[in-house]
Amino acid sequence: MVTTNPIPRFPAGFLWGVSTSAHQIEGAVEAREPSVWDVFTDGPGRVRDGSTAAVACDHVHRYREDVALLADLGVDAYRFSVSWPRVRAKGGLDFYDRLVDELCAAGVRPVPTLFHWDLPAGLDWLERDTARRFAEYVAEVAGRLGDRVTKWTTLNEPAEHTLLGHALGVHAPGRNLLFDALPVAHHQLLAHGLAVRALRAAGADDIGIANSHGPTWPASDDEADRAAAGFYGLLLNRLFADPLLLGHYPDGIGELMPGDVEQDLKVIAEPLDWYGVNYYAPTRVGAPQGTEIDFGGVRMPADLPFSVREIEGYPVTDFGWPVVPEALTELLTAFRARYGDRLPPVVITENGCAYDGLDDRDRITYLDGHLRALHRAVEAGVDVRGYFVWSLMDNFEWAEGYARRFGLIHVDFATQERTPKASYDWYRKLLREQHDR
Ligand code: GBH
Repeated sequence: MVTTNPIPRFPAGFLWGVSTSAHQIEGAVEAREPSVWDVFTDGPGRVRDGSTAAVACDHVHRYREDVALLADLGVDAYRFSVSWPRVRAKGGLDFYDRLVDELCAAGVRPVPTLFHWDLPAGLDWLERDTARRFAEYVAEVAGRLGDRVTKWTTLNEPAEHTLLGHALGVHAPGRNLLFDALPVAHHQLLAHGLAVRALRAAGADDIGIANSHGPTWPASDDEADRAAAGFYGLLLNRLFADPLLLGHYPDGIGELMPGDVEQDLKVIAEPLDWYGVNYYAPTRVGAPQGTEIDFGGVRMPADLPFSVREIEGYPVTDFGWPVVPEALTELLTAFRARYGDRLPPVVITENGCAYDGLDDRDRITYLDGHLRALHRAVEAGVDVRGYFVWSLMDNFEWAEGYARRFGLIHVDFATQERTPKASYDWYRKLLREQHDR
């Protein structure tokens, strides 16, 4: 239930925003080179409703209307992503130039993410050279937008891109490499480090990354379940965070990575100005069960050293993900305890839920609960500087197509009509209260 108590006030200067990503909203497929997602969705059976992101929210043609909605919402900042395949196409950077101008004119701070899963087709994260090429592209974008963009995000959720795209094959590029996907993690981390250097060289002093994290709860107190949950937690919460924040991989992992790992770790651990956390739900994990399981809509193979179980006793979203606000407090206080002063200020770069309908009270309940949980983490000493709702508007939800709606704004994909939902009005009012007091 949504209580009537106001959400406690967040610290002065707290950055309130919403997030989207290029492939999920932009459309205008003809004005970009193909990405691995364009190739992937052209294949049969990859997306639940058989859809593609060729048009999506047609944002490339409707960005003015979308920026007006952002301005009316009253956010301080807008987190979007820059599509590398679009930048490679003729005139591609011009679009981001116009978008950034429009945002600045509307008083909304642009916070671009430089990679949100839409790798140019033909490039491959199994190849080390992709990291170098990423840094070149980042330098080009920074050269063009750096006079107006000050806050940068390098990568979005390299963990999910590795796991879903390269280990399990349910996302592009659709590989089923299981643990042979580890070089994909290393090369993305290297790309991140090289991008940080390229951004610093261009004068940037406000750089972060957005990683997906969540508490991992053992299915029982049995040793086998606890070990499996610990291992899953290591993959989700440490495989990327340890090298970024501590400069080394968790024990035993560095040996599995390609190249001169010691040298690379110096690049990967370039200091960050803030650390982005995308949080949705905790995960219940037990020992392998020898069967396929359904993991939030994803079929997990049995030959993994863990199995993902259902979390009972909580409401679930349309995606089947449990709604557990207190797990956000748990996650952030555990992060602070683990990384101590090595953890830079935290920004929640994504948080949200899939629900249908314009009168989306369930989304309001979700967001309200998570903001209270976030505030408890602040009270417990975690330095949190911002919060971004996923997502501004309904969009192409990857392997789920258009069947899962995360937006504060409803999109009718037949007409492209945008309609603010009840949650939009609720967030708008919250932002006014937070800014006024
Ligand atoms: C993000 O990934 C992406 O950055 C964004 O593009 C996407 O649209 C958004 O989330 C919504 O999906 O089955 O209960 O254990 C989120 C990655 C992976 C987080 C699956 C939740 C399953 C939770 N998600 N995970 S559960």
